[in-house]
Amino acid sequence: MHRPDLADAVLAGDRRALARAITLVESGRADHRAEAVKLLERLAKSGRQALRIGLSGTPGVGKSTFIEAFGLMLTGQGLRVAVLAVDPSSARSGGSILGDKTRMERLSRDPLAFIRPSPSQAQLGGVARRTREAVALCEAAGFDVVLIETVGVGQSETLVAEMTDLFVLLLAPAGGDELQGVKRGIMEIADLILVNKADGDLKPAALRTLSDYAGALRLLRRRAQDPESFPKALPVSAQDGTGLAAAWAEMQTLARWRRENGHLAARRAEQARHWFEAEVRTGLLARLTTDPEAREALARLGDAVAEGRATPAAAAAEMLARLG
Ligand SMILES: Nc1nc2c(ncn2[C@@H]2O[C@H](COP(=O)(O)OP(=O)(O)OP(=O)(O)O)[C@@H](O)[C@H]2O)c(=O)[nH]1
Ligand SMILES: [Mg+2]
Repeated sequence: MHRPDLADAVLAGDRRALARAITLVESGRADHRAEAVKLLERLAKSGRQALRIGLSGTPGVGKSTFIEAFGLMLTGQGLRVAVLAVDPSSARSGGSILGDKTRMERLSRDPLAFIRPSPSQAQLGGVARRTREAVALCEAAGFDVVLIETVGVGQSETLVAEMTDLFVLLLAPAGGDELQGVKRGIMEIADLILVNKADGDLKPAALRTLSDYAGALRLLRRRAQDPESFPKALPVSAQDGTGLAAAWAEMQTLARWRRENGHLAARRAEQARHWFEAEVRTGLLARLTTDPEAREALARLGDAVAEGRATPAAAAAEMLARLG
């Protein structure tokens, strides 16, 4: 499909066109990148915005089950829901795509939903760019809610928090001191902690875990711009649907508050600046490794430094001037 037609099709909400557009932004080819940049620029004019929700949780807590149930609840209200994944590990296992197709079977067939699994790109930086741009594409396509799922691996939660309006941490019931298992940094970026599997035999353990985390959240310093009660912890069951409506109500309350007080726009502006700078850094680094002249200069100046003919400082200044 020719690019202007692709843009129109995305704007019309065509899911196949959206999938193709995401493939375009994922491409590593230089000519595709140029096209992707133009496409994103054109689509940005639509000014459409979705509520961007980050969702993190370790393997097995029930993310896929939650997204299926939560997503269906939202589409049941007539909302259009896109699901994207940031999962650097899927490049290795290749398994999560298959798992998600079965766990999110009904949602993936829902005409109001769009599900895009992780790209087969191991590098987190590449995954981040692709996801950020995919969010922009989903917004242009008229989605109301964009859910970005990540497994708690390394830096992926921070990446997702840096591209979303709200961050939700999903936990499973645990006996004893699982608190230590959740890194403090993740607790600090969470707006909402949902303790899943609060059903059947697991319910008492879920409620204990909930009160542990509610206590831990009270000890964290509240973000000055948020309402008194946030961040907060709630019990849910992705399996039987308990608490999902309450969780959505909390997300909407917080989003509304942040929107009305200008914090949402400020956060997005800050995120846009961050990603612009990240893109520049990535581009500069890429030139060091792909541009033959830059590589040659790097090797030559490196030799000069190694042989004592130039100081590291002077050689670096010369190298940077060449890149500038
Ligand atoms: N009892 C109970 N089990 C649940 C619930 N949600 C998920 N499960 C079960 O927990 C297991 C893992 O669920 P998934 O949804 O695949 O978890 P996930 O977080 O997506 O796992 P990964 O994709 O491997 O990271 C499955 O056996 C689910 O049936 C729940 O609310 N209650
Ligand atoms: Mg899953």
